[in-house]
Amino acid sequence: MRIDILTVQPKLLDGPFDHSILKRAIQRGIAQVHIHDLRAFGLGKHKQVDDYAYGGGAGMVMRLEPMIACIEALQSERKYDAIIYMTPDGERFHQSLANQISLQENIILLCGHYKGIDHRLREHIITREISIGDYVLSGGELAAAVVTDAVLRLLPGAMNDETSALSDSFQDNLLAPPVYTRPSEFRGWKVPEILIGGDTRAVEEWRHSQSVERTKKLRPDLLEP
Ligand code: 6GU
Repeated sequence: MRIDILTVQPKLLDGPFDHSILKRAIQRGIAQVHIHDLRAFGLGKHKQVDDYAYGGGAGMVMRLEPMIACIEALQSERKYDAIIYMTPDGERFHQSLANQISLQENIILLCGHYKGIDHRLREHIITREISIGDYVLSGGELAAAVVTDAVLRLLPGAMNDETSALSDSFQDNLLAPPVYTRPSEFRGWKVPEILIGGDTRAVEEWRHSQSVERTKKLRPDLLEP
């Protein structure tokens, strides 16, 4: 899978894909992440990417031409399954959307900045709009990093233990059970006995019941139909 991220703040995306699971997925050739600086497609000698809003009001609006030039340059190389605009008024991101996107081949994530992007891009070019939650970030970059991480870790081979994505919280609408490692006792705090006994079946049952209990207590909304 290939993800192209379009931004006016490419430095914000310097770190996130260089570590751990994502780094490995990229090294293994399972995933590609390409960051594009929209400024490179800016207008005039100042490489302008934004302008005043028609009708007035505070805040700049991202102009159509640089965004379209970048998108069309990419589309001339390959076909894209989705052109996604990262925006607080988009569809709320969740695990099932991550699963769905992880089945696609090539996607574009466009990061908004300033007061947003010229609405005509949303009407004519953007195919989907995603928000990562009900709060406002300074730009879509961190949200794009969140979506990229959630999607790429699901790709077959991204994780060492192929089954581990299936046991994540939310994959079955249940929170993950508690986990423990050595030592079995620390300051008198003991690891639950059942995890130490070696009865795999009993461990599975315990984990499932812990998942259900924790979900009832912490996120009862997940259990509603
Ligand atoms: Cl996708 N962008 C911005 N700027 N703020 C957000 C967001 C996206 N999702 C939640 N807040």
